[in-house]
Amino acid sequence: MRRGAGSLAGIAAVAAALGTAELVAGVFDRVPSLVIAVGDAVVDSVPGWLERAAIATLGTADKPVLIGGILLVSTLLGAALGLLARRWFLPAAAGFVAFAALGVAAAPADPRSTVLGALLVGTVGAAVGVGVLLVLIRAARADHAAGATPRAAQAGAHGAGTARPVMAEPSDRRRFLVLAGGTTALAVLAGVGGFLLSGRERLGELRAAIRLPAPFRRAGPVPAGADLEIPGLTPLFTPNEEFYRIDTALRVPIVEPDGWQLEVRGMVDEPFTLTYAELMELPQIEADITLACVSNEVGGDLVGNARWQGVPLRALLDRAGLQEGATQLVGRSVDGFTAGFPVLTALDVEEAMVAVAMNGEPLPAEHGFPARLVVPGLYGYVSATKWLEAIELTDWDVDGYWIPRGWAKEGPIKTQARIDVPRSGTTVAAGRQPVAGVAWAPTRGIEGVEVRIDDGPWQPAELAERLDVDCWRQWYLPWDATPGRHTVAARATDGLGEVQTDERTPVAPDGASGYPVIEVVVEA
Ligand SMILES: Nc1nc2c(c(=O)[nH]1)N[C@H]1C(S)=C(S)[C@@H](COP(=O)(O)O)O[C@H]1N2
Ligand SMILES: [Mo]
Repeated sequence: MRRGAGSLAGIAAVAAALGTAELVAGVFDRVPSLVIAVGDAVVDSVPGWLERAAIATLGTADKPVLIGGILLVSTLLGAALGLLARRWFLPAAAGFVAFAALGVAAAPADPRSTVLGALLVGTVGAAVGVGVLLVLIRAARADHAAGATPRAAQAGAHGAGTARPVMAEPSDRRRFLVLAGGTTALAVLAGVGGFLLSGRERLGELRAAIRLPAPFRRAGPVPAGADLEIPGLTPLFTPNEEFYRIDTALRVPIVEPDGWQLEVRGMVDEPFTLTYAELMELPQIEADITLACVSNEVGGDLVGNARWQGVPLRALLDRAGLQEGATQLVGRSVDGFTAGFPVLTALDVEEAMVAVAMNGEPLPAEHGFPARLVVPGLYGYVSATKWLEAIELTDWDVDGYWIPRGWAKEGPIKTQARIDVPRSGTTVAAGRQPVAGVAWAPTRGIEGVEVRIDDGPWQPAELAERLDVDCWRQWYLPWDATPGRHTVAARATDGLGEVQTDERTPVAPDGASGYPVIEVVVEA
C-alpha cells in the first residue's frame, strides 16, 4: 500500500475526529471544544515572557496563529498515524485514542465545561477517528491490491522481476480519493458548523431583547466641539465593533443571563449573590471612560473610549460591608481570568463600575457580556475583568492572572498623546495641514498638548472641549508644512500639571512611555 494513501487516510481520520468533536461541542452546552481546550492549556502553561513575545509579534493574530498551529500539528500527527496504520492498525488506533485523551486531559483548563462533557466528546472523537481510519485503510488496500495483483502475477509468469507498485484500476483509486476527500470536506463543514453553533447567534437575540434601565446619573451631554471631526482623527466615541479586544479567551465565552450570577464575597461582613435581573434593578450610572491596554505601544491602538453604564462598585461594597484587611478587589471571570486592584480605588473613583452596557447597548459578547468591571485610570489587565462572575475582597497577597507573568502589580494608566493625522509614513501637500490626535490620562484629565516639528519649539495645540476627565481629549494644531521630510512629536500634560515623560520604556512591566513621533514627507 502506498505511503501517500496511508497518510491521506490518517489526515482524513483526524479531520473527521476533530470535526465531529467540534460539532458535538457546538451543539451541547458544557461540552468543551478539544481544540480550544488544548489552546487554552497552551496559553496557561507557556512562560510569561513567551506569551508577551507572542502578543508583541503577533498582536491580536495570536489566537488564529495558535489554533492554526494546533490544527497543523494534528494534521501531521494524523499523517504519521495513517502511515503506521498501513502495517499496524491497532497501534495506530491506540494513537488516536491517546490523541483524544490529550484533548480530554486539557479540558479542565476551560471552567465552563464538565468532566462528563469532556469524556463524551473525547470518546466520540476517538471512535469516529478510528472508524474512518479503518474504512479508508481498507479502501486503500483494495486500491493497492487491485493495482499490484495483476502485475505480481505477470512478474511471476515471467519468472523474474520485482513487484513494483503500479497504478491501480482508476475506479479503485477514484473510490479511495473520493472517500478520503469527501470525509475531510464533511469534517471541515462539521467543525465550522460546530464553531458557529456554539451559542453566538442565540446570544445576539437575547441581547437584543434586553431593555436597559435608565441610569440615575447620566453622563453629561456631549458639548459641541468635543469632537473636532477632522478626517482621519479618531472619533470621540469608539464604535463597539471597532473597540480593541484583548483577552486570553480563544473562543469568546458565551454567557447567557439565565443561570449567570455575580457573587460578592471574601473579606466582607455579608457576602451576597445577584442574578442578572437583580443586578439590572440596582441604581445605575453612566460614564464616559477611556480604556487602555498595558500592551499598547506609544502611538498604538489598544485604547478606546466608550459610554459605559452599570452599577457603581462602591454601592456593592457598601452593601457587603468591608472587613478590616480587605485591601484588594479581585474580579474573577467565568473563563478563569482574574485581575486585582486596590480597594481604595474602588471606593475613591466614583465611576468604577460593574458595567452592563457600552455605548447604549448591552455589552457585546467580546467585551464581557453580561457584566464586566470598568475602572477609570487603571489598565485593563489589573481591573477590567470581562464575563465577571465574582468580586472577591482579599488582602494584597493574591495575584491576578498577569502578575506572575511579569507585569506590575499596580497598573495606573500613563499619560499619553497619540498623533492620528497625518498618518506616519505618508506624503502630504505643502501648505496648511492639520496635525491632530487624542490624548488621555483617565481620572486626571488632559490640560494641554504640545507639538514639536523637527527640532523646533514645543507649540501648544488647540484642545477639543472637555467631555470628562476619565476620557480622552482630541487636539489639533494647524501646521504650515514646508516641503521636505519632517518628524512630528507630541506630548500631553495631565490635569495635575504633569507633563508626559520622554523616557522611553517598553510595554512590560507597567506600560509604554515616551513621546509619539511620526515621519511625513511634504511635497511642494
Ligand atoms: N475575562 C477576561 N477579562 C479581561 C481580560 C482577559 O484576558 N480575560 N483582559 C483584560 C485586558 S488585558 C484588557 S486591556 C481589557 C480589554 O477589554 P476589551 O477587550 O473590552 O477592550 O480586558 C481585560 N479583561
Ligand atoms: Mo490589556
